Amino acid sequence: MCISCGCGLGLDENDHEHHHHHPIGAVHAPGEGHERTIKIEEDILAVNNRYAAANRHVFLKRNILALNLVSSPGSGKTTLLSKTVSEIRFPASVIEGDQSTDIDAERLRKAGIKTVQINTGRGCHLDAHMVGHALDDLGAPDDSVLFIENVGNLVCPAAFDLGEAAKVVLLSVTEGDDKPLKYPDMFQAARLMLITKTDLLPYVPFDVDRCIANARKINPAIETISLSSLSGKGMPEWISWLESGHDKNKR
Ligand SMILES: Nc1nc2c(ncn2[C@@H]2O[C@H](COP(=O)(O)OP(=O)(O)O)[C@@H](O)[C@H]2O)c(=O)[nH]1
Ligand SMILES: [Mg+2]
Repeated sequence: MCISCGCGLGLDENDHEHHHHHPIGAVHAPGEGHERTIKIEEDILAVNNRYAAANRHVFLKRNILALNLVSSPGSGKTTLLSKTVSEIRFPASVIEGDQSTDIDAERLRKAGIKTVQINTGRGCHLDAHMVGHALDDLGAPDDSVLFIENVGNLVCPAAFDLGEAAKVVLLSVTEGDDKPLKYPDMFQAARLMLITKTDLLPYVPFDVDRCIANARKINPAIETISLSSLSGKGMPEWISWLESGHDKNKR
């Protein structure tokens, strides 16, 4: 069950009545059912947090900087990773989360990047248990960076700690500069916002300064970098953010 949307996805694979997403509270009237929903949500999060703590312990012990990349589908996560990994001075590997297929993992493997794919099926986010298993398969080296590309979804992944050092939210310029206000949980949870596809700025009515101001209304401490994987503009800033993050991550 997804605790963020409360839709029951992942809890009962045969339940076809809950394909739509509702915010909690919008569909559950107060009363016993509502309290039970909250209790299940708390239990799911408590279990997730135990797995997340175990992942975090591994990351710290092995000096792996783990970053949880979150965004809506198509904002440019996989493209960015394929350009990033060859530029940083640490070895890097990727856990890829998608609802279906290993298209993205194959894209990254072709670029020579060690990648494990997770398919979530009807689930709308990665959880810490899945990531723990993927870690076992991945064989990420010590002293490295691990990118966890979450399922494209600006809502549910915000609630699930995977044991990462930080969430990085991508927002492409075609999505609109109002998205931080409309999806506040994700921008609240993220340490860094990457405004992506800036090569398209001449063609879309997107105001970078307004986008940053909107994100800071939600999360005054959020850091921001604007970049384009296509033109390479802004990439050096992103690479140095990663490298200094890796240095700081050391105990
Ligand atoms: N113009 C432009 N397109 C991009 C850029 N980065 C990615 N794309 C395109 O956006 C689409 C989605 O990218 P992808 O990396 O698969 O996004 P993901 O779903 O977040 O992993 C693809 O068609 C990419 O070629 C960019 O910097 N500029
Ligand atoms: Mg992708």
